[in-house]
Amino acid sequence: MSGAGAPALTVDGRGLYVVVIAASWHTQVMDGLLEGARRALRESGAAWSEVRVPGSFELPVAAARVAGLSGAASAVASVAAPGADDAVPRRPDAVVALGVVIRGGTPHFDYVCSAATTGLVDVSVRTGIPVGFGVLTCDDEAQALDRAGLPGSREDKGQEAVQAAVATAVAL
Ligand code: DLZ
Repeated sequence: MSGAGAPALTVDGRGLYVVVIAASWHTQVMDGLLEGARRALRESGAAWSEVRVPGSFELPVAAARVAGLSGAASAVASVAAPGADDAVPRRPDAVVALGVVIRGGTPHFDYVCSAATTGLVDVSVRTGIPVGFGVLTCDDEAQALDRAGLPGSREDKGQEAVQAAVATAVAL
């Protein structure tokens, strides 16, 4: 279920902590991406938490917060140690960003795609935390559904984004 040339990654994420950040536009596609991401995380053995943001434009600021790059420590990136009463902030080993942007009739598409891409790369490079890029940038909904990991989809970009982020965290 991957695009041409994609590597077959089997990753052992045991001991790792991953934060998944998911936009909310295009519900059906997002549901597929999230399920693919969760499936891959379960298979890897990594612990994870999830945060929702409105649109893909908001993905970079959320990634920056959970990665500890800006603002106060994010409650999302807090985990309770076994036996502890309070959750403590924990720097994630990897972040996975999920979103769907579909081309409309205005240049808005280009601005949202560009902001999401450059913002997420910036967070990743500046923090050294791998950010899996699970943002679909499609001409229409059919293209997005075909990549959403749903029954009948040819590709599963949520799963791929998790595998890439966890594999990179392990490699580093
Ligand atoms: C405004 C907008 C539009 C038109 N399309 C999408 C989209 O296809 N996918 C997506 O994730 N978000 C979209 N948004 C919302 C923007 O990402 C952002 O949430 C708003 O501009 C508010 O900052």
